[in-house]
Amino acid sequence: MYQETKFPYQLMSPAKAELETWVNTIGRQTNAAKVHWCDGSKEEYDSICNLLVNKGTFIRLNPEKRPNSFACFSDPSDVARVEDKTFICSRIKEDAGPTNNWMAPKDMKVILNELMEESMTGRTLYVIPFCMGPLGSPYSRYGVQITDSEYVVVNMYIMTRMGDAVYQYLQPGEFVKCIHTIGAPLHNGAKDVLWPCNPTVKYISHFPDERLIVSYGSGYGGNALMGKKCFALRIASVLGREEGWLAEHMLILGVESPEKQKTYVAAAFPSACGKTNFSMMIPAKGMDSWKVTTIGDDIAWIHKGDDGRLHAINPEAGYFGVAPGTNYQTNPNAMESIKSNTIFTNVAVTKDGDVWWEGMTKEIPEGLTDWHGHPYDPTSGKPAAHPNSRFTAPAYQNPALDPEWDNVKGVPVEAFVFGGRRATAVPLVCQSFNWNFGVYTAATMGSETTAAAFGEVGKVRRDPFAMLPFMGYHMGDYVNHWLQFGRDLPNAPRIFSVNWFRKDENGKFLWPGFGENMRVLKWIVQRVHGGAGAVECPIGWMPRYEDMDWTGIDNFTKDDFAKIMTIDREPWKQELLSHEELFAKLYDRLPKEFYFLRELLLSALWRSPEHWELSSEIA
Ligand code: SAT
Ligand code: MN
Repeated sequence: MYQETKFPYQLMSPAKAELETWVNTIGRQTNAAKVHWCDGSKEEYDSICNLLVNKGTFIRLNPEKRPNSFACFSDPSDVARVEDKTFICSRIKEDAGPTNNWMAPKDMKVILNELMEESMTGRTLYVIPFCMGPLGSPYSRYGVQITDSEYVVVNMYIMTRMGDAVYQYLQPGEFVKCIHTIGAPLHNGAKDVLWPCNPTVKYISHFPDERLIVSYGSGYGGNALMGKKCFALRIASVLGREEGWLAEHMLILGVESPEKQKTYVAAAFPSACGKTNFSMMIPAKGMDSWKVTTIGDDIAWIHKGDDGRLHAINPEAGYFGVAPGTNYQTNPNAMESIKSNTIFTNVAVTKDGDVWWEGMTKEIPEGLTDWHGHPYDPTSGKPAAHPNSRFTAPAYQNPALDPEWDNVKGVPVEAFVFGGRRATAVPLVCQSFNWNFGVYTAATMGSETTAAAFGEVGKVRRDPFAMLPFMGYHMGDYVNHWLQFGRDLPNAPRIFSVNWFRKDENGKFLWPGFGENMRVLKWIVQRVHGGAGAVECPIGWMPRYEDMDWTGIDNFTKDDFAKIMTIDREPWKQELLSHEELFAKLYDRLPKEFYFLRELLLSALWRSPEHWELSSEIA
């Protein structure tokens, strides 16, 4: 029988009555065994981690190798976001738009109410008050998550500012309510498992009109840590549109020139395309007089300040980064960030109690336990770590953390970068002619799908602004919001597109990436400040070979550069055709400008050579 709970703090919360009623309603419905109001203390974190160790869900890693860190393995049904089970339940169907799954709020609630009946039986209901953004910032927003997953509590502790200090900021009717249950009830004789979830039924549902999120059945990542994609992108995008700001799937980084000039850049890439690596990059050999610092690696909230500039904050406080491929060459700062106080999900565990994943070292260590919790057989042809395995690490452990990362005023953003994962057609870097062209390029961006979402990997799909899985409303309205946002800016940031993933005819990556991306970033920053040359190409402004800094680069020639910058008419014809497909989907809310911009692009492509190469321009 559920026992009613009372708000346990001396500290006042303006939303105290609302909180109590809400928690008790959910507690009664789900038949929670007890309620734990989180205070966000280190002691609480440690004791919940211990609880998870005692349950067998967490493996405590060797304290000499990885102090205060844990590994866990999820259910194989629960390893990534579930896009087909993610719903935007706006009151009006058209407001969700054609790129989202929609269900009427009342219909979804019938389903969820039935599923949630007694779903926390035998489990503790945790109440997590959290703040997205620096505490007390005018740009921050608040939420409370109810969950029956200890894993979620400790991940939220790392990923958000959470705890009793948040209660005083909660305004009645304003904070975002997040209800999460793993949907693995312990009644009818069911036994608990190491990773409880509902292996077949999952719903990640958003009610933007009510500022409400209900997530059922999954305990993994963006499905369950509701401050992340559910709140900071899907719900926040709706708030941003209403209130005139932007909630974006973007990293924010600072670039410091050798002259100590600081420029902040926000960059959007789809999940698992290297945002974390880019945001904490160490510049390659020859570029070491430049420095990159991190504000955030995944999400940016961007407001217009009174000074006419754009102020960006990172709403998160930690990194939920992709583990495979991370090593001391590709991302030394991430490796330093995860040395301690880190939670690893679905990585492999070594026999001496440390972690391992594909790409961490060349040699596969002997005696691994794979992400299923079984002894790993390297001849199986299967990876030891799941391709979407993750680390959860606190931002303050990042050696490249920007000193302003927690500033309540945010940082001024001067450039936007958009990048997809494209094996063909799309050049290394290109600057859009102007704001509207930039919005067009971002809106029509394509990318190959990755393991971050359940489903086929490697298929090109249109992923406008890298927001396709994270939009809280109609994609057409969103594009209009971006256009309007730029119209009101006295000096709009420059917009660039990049592609680190172009391959040659043998399927080999043309660009070394990682620290070498500093060369592209330097050109971008110089363009922002009116330096660095460029030539007009059919799709924007591109650097010539001599416009970029090649100091210290090995194995990359002028010919390689020509290859990676080439614009071929045939694949671009295909590209524009698929823009047309996107347009058809969004047609009734698509900005009229877009038809003209597409025509302009088409005619520019037809007027230029079939095979447009930069070197011919120089000659
Ligand atoms: O699982 S998450 O949605 O948090 C990660 C991602 O897809 O970017
Ligand atoms: Mn992401």
